[in-house]
Amino acid sequence: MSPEPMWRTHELKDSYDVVVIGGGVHGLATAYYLARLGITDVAVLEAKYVGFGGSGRNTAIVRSNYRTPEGIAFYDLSVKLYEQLAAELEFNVMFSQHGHLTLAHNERGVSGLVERANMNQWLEVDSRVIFPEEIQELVPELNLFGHCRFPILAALYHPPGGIIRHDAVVWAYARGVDRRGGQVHQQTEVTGIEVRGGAVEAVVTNRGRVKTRVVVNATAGYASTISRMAGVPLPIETHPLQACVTEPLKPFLNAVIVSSTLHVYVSQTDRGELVLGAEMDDYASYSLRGTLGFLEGAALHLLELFPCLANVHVLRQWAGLCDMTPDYSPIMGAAPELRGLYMTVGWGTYGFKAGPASGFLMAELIATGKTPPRLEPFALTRFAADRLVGEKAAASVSH
Ligand code: PYC
Repeated sequence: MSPEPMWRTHELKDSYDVVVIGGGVHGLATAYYLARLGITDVAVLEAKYVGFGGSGRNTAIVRSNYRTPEGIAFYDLSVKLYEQLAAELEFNVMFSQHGHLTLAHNERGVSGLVERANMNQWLEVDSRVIFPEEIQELVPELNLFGHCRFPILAALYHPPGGIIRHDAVVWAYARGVDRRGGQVHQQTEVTGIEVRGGAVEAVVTNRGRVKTRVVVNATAGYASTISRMAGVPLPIETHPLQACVTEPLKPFLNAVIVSSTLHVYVSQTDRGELVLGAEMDDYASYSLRGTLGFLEGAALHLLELFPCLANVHVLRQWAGLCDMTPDYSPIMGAAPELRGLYMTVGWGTYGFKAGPASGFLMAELIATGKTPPRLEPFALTRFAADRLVGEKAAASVSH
């Protein structure tokens, strides 16, 4: 007997109240929370398969230890929604909140962590600066006191941070959309957006034309391409971000470790594999190929932190696409001067951890027509108004 499908397949109708472009965590969460608010005539259109893009290619880190008040408040909501997600969607999303450590190796780095800790604490996010003795208690395998080129001076310790099973999150949201009456359409590529009289009228797909008054651009990698179809240019440059995974090891690493100087981060999954990544590729590209240069750099930097891992084998590597905005913060909200176009884009290297909060708030915006206060700072108009939300310092991996 074949198992029940997680979500059903449907003929594409010729009209929907809302069309969401992008079947990753942002698009699916938006459709799910719309349905929870009673808006169920919604189609999520995914060019490939659910989770093909950034949602299936990230390193599954969840945290809210950002730098700006706007960023901290927003990602804090996402952590809280992630904490309830397994119960909400009746699906084990394997959220391990085992803590997140950002290491500093020089005095400038330490003062950056102090600034973040102060802002986090002011907004009641659990994070504080700790020093080598305490770091060693948390992660005994870290090279804290032996010979190293970049000694570890301090860390920003963020206990609620951790990792989650990213596939489970998108599957659970897709099933949630289906159960509440929305439709998930895979292999459905948007090739055009029709606009008339200053409003969205329809989307054109490889499966036909779909009339709608509301389009949500929830894509990554192709956000600016989709937005240009509606005549709305975005200040985004797309860069690949690579990652790799090792063979499984006995559990030893009970925290996410990030080094902003070495540009490397690592966590251990429930299966024992180490997942690691480095900084973004420094040229703009849509390439999804892994490179030897990335592997060499990531391994070198990982061994600075954990010399004990010298003989561990890498099993596979991959790349995802990051849509970088000028201030490293996303663009969320309604498009200015075009009725019916909404966007949750420009997520850079922060997208996966933000999915529940962006979906929740975007759904509220679409359902009520009012921008929730937590979304306001992320409007597209902030660039022209010079009200940037500078989150580069919280990136650690994307300089
Ligand atoms: O923001 O935690 C993060 C992150 C890790 C890798 C990419 N982004």
